[in-house]
Amino acid sequence: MQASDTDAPQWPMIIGGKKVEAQSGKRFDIINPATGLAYCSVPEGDAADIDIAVDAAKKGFDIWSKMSALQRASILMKAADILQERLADFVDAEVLQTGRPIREMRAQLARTPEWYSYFASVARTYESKVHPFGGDHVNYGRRLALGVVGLVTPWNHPLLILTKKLAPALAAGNAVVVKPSEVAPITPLMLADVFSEAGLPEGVYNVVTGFGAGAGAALTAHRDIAKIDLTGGTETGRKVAALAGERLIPFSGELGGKASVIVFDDVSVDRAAAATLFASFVAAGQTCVQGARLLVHESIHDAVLEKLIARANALVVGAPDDESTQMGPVVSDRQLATVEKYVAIGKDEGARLVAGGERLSGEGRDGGYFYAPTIFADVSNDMRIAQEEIFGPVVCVMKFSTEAEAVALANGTDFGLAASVWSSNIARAKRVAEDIEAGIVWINDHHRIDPSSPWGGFKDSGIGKENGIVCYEGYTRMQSIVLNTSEEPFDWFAEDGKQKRYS
Ligand code: TXE
Repeated sequence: MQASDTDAPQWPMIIGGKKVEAQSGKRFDIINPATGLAYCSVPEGDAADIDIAVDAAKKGFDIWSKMSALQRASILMKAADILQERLADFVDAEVLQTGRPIREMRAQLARTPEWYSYFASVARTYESKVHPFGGDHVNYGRRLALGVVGLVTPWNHPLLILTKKLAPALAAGNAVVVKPSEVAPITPLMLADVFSEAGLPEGVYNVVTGFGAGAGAALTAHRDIAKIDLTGGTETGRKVAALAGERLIPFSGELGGKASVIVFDDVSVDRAAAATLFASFVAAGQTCVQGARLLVHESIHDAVLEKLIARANALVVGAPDDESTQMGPVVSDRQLATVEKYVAIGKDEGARLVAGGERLSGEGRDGGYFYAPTIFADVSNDMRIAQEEIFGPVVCVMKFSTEAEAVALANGTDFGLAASVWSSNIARAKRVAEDIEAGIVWINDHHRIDPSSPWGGFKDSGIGKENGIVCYEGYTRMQSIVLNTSEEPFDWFAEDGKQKRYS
């Protein structure tokens, strides 16, 4: 079925506060992952639309960046309230476009308004520094908005990931052009009404729907973009960062991951299994911080594995809008093919498939991209399934005997986004956490987030941070003002015998 040929909803995109079609008139379908059927369509924007959107954003920036922090903060606070009132609509749209269970999306989206209120508060309370320049000089730093920033976002948490970039960008006074994922662009489009009702000036929030190679590449190469912030795969990150490098503009990238869940022998089997289940299978494993690798102490390995298998096999995998569903489909046929490919690779590499490893159909799952929660045991760290990002409901189990071995295994990947350490020995847990080369390490927890808590990877997992003051600052440039308060005449070339300094 072609949604664009039916009376299914045809979403416009948002440029300069207006709901518009692509210049080319082209549209493409959005697929419901639970059925494999198209249910709506969006415009297929390309370079021509990006040019118009950037021009609109420049006009929006002129107004928005001149408003006081108080004015900007009060509009963001209003947006937070309006979003809060409409959460149920956003939850339904996320469930439809991502296939993630309604209980998951309710829990996740309930927190999104906090980002707008948090960054509104940051804008209101941010204090510039006076630097210890010395003498008669007063030196202070001004944080200025960058201009028009390009936000390129993925499909796994469409609203949350956009919000993590958008709230600080707007709070700091920037205008944005968003290129949401071609797989799940609906909630970024819905957000436009929230901002318009909150009083955001036209042109500050623009959304151009389209593909990575079209609208995405045009946005990231545009000469008037002042920063690019991307969440996506590592290869996309490299391409986009290279473009930013050519133009000497800041780039922030939250890219792939292969997080380890490290379980020591003082953790109960039940707790270890519950921790891994959540870390590995929430969002059907499609999160950048997925616990894709379970590293478990050899003394409890067999018991934890047995429990994990039983619990994984008992997960209710089904229609995402059903309240009882615990895991939905993966997002697309492409993602499903990737999972199937890696499961075949794991078997070929000699890992032991102990749960799942197959597509699921029947009971309302026909046509959807459902895959069983999958566990590989006897995995060694050099296997591709242990090293490469699968981004699906697959976990690789490995055992360790010493603390040093656990750290070496956890650090033995090219990625460095996240990890979790589980132990009731807090001194050990802290020691291990601090030895892990990852941007985020949880102790006795996994996948916790807060708008104030810096989030971003080391190594091939990216560069830059989301959340917190550090992220707000990343959406600004600093101007250093050096004020000489002295009336004393200064004449460097006067041959008057006085001791002089110029630095
Ligand atoms: O990501 P892409 P895809 C990883 C995960 C997944 C893989 C591929 O391993 O299996 O990436 O997923 C836009 N210039 N993650 O294909 O292509 C694209 O249109 C400018 C991890 O969905 O990286 C989309 O809006 N933009 C991840 C965004 O980039 C380009 C989340 C991400 O898409 C572009 C998603 C280009 N040349 C996938 N090419 C995480 N960190 O959570 C693509 N895009």
